[in-house]
Amino acid sequence: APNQDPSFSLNLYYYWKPIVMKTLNVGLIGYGFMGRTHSNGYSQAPHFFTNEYRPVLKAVCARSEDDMEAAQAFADQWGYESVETDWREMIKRDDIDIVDICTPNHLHAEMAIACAEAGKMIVCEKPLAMNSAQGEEMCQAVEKAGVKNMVSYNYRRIPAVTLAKQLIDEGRLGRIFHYRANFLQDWTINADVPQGGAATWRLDAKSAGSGVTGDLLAHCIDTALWLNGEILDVSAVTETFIKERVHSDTGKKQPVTIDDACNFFCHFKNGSLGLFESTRYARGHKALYTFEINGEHASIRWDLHDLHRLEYFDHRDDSIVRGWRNVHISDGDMPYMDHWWVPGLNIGYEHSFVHQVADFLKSIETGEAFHPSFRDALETQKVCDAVLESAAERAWKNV
Ligand code: NAI
Ligand code: 4PW
Repeated sequence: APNQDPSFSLNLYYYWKPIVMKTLNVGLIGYGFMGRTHSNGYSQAPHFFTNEYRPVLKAVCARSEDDMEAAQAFADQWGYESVETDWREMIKRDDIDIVDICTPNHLHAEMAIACAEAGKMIVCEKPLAMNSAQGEEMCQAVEKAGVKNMVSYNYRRIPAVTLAKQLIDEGRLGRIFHYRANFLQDWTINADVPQGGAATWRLDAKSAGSGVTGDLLAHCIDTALWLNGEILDVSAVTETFIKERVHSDTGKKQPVTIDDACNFFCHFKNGSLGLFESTRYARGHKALYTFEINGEHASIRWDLHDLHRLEYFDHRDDSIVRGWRNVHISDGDMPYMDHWWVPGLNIGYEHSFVHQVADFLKSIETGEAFHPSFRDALETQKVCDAVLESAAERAWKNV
């Protein structure tokens, strides 16, 4: 019988807690770049965030039987308990609670709709879908099924970006006049880079839907909608610099139909003007995602390459030391940072996925909606569609 020693009962609690703690079994489809960042998120979140639920790496799904060995190696490396060879079978399992879709864009809709119909909670990578029509079907499926859902626009959960949201919501910038963002990469300048296939599906419209618009500007648009509100209309230009590439499936040159680069203007509902640019032909930039917001009282700017800093300019500072302030996010009481190390020590890109898991688990615990949901992400999809239509028709397009 338990003795009267309070430390005994406390130890008992801490001994049994991990065992009796509620668990949520995760089934992962797609074990590439995002399969790794998401698996890391599930593995790390319980160590740094207190949640009622603990994610269990239950199953990872191979593309097919012939992909089994590679999927098993991934499962062994990350500690997934089982490997499936058909995602349709995996989502039928009673011991799978959350399905995490980390596959190329063209598979998101079919997989998410099937998961919703199977009553599973769904984590889906961005972009939500190939287009907003598909996205609407996905929203209706999860809303009909009443299942928790989210889209992995992880940059919202980089602490500096979360701080930007806090500052804007506190009114520190005042009325917003300008929002400008870019996402620059350089990896497709070489004409020998093929389209299609496991490594370069992003260059094949059949797998990706679009080029930089749905892949990179989607991030910029999601962040902008979250920080600066609704976009009313857009005027865009796109370009495909290399018109033909060998397709991995055929070994033959085929026309390239995705946008290599895209620039667009927009009007936000709050009266501000937007300027967005993305390309994969910017020599010197591997993943330069930046935004700058100019308000009546202050401006802020952020750069993924220096992700732990938020730059702030306060127009109301009339002292001789006025100027751009470099807010180091690991100082003071910054979003998420109290879960990590000590002031002055940084975290990185991968932590945005840990924060995403922790917040998703919290939303399951509290019943509150998680943002961005499928419905939130559909707004980004609508802007992407309008951008591509505007470029094709060389005309302003309402979202
Ligand atoms: P990847 O090419 O690294 O991995 C794709 C995975 O999907 C591979 O494991 C492949 O075997 C698997 N797959 C392909 N077809 C499949 C099928 N029919 N059934 C089951 N598995 C299949 O791709 P990556 O870079 O991880 O991108 C995946 C998704 O994540 C995309 O939607 C992309 O837009 C998004 N993404 C998001 C990022 C972010 O920062 N939030 C960063 C990179 C990608
Ligand atoms: O989602 C994007 C990916 O498709 C990412 O945020 C960056 O660009 C890094 O990988 C690609």
